[in-house]
Amino acid sequence: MELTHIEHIGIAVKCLNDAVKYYEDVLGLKCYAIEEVKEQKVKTAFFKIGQTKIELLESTSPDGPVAKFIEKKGEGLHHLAFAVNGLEQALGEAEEKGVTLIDKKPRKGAENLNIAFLHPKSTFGVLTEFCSK
Ligand code: CMX
Repeated sequence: MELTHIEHIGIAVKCLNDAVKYYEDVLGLKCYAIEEVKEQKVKTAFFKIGQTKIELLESTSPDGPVAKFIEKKGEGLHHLAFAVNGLEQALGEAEEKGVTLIDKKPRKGAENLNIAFLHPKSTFGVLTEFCSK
């Protein structure tokens, strides 16, 4: 497979507004987009540093994956997303090599990217996302 760069780092937060304030007022970054991904039950806020983005994630429902994550582990690093050339092929290769896929087929994520998740139980504890345009 061909990973090209870290597309974004996902960070689970309880309150998007409070977290955006920290990234803007303390770190001096600029939030350039806020987007709800209904299917994932999250509201996201995006920042860019170089070619990598930071994606803040607030759950919109107590039974969403981000709410469950915060309940178990608290706020913090939630997932690591790699940009990949040939998303379907990369998924097939990962599965062939024994990785459990959460998404066997790509689906639409934030920013209209095609995305798919690999299960953290087979990626050394890091929920891993592949993305492509
Ligand atoms: N990072 C590391 N481990 C995680 C995790 C994460 N983000 N989320 C869950 N886990 C772990 C849990 O701690 C748990 O471990 P133990 O069995 O040791 O307790 C295990 O995975 C199972 O977790 P669970 O709470 O029982 O939850 P589910 O099995 O129902 O779901 C997962 C886990 C990863 C399959 C689900 O959260 C998922 O499908 N995630 C991908 C989608 C997602 O997170 N979307 C939000 C982002 C939206 C976006 O960027 O567009």
